[in-house]
Amino acid sequence: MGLIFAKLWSFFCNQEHKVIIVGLDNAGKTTILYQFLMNEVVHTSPTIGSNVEEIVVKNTHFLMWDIGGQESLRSSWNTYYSNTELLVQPFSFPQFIILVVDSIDRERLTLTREELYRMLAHEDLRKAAVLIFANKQDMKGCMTAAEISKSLTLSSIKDHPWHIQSCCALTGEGLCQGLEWMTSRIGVS
Ligand SMILES: Nc1nc2c(ncn2[C@@H]2O[C@H](COP(=O)(O)OP(=O)(O)OP(=O)(O)O)[C@@H](O)[C@H]2O)c(=O)[nH]1
Ligand SMILES: [Mg+2]
Repeated sequence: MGLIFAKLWSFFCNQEHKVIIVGLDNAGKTTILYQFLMNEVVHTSPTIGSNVEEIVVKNTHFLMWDIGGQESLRSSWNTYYSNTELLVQPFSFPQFIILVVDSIDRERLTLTREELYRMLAHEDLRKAAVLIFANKQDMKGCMTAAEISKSLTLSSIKDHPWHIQSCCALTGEGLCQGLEWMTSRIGVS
C-alpha cells in the first residue's frame, strides 16, 4: 500500500506542468525562455514554429513551449493548446499561459488584447492560469504594468487566475517573481 502511495506521489510530484509562452513577435518570449533555462541572454532570431524546454523550479517541472508570435504564425497557436500524445496524462492541456508584452509597443497593445481574449475563450485553456510579463521595462518611456493591466482590462477576467509582473528579460529582473507566482498556484512554497 505504502509503495503504491509513494509511486502515485512521485508521479504527481514529478509530472510536468505544461506552459505556453505567447505574445506578439519581438515581445521577448524566447529571451525569457532561455533566461529561465540558463540565466543568461541568448542571441535570438524570430521564432518560426516553437522552442520547448523543461524548466525546474523548486523541484517542480514545467514544460515550456515558446511559440513564434509573427502574424502568420498566430493562427496556429491553438495547435499547442492540446497535445494528443500526452492525453493519457492528467495535465495535457496547458496549466499556464505566459503572455509576454513588449511594454514599449503601445501601438500593438490592442492586438495583444485581442489575442489574449481569443485564448481565454478557448475550451482547451479554460483551466489555465495567466501570467502576464510586462517586458522591456529597461526601455525609456515604456508602459508600466499598471498601464498595461488597465489597457488589457485584466480586472475583468474572472474565470482565470491571472497575475501581471513587470520584468526585463535582458537583466532577468522580475522573472523569478513570475515563476514564484506560478509555483504558488500549484501549491509549492
Ligand atoms: N531592451 C530590451 N530588449 C529585449 C528585452 N527582452 C527581449 N529583448 C530583445 O527583443 C528582441 C526580440 O526578442 P525575442 O525573445 O526574440 O522575441 P520573441 O517574442 O521570441 O519574438 P518571436 O520569436 O518573433 O515571436 C531581441 O532583440 C531581444 O534581445 C528586454 O527586456 N529589454
Ligand atoms: Mg521567439
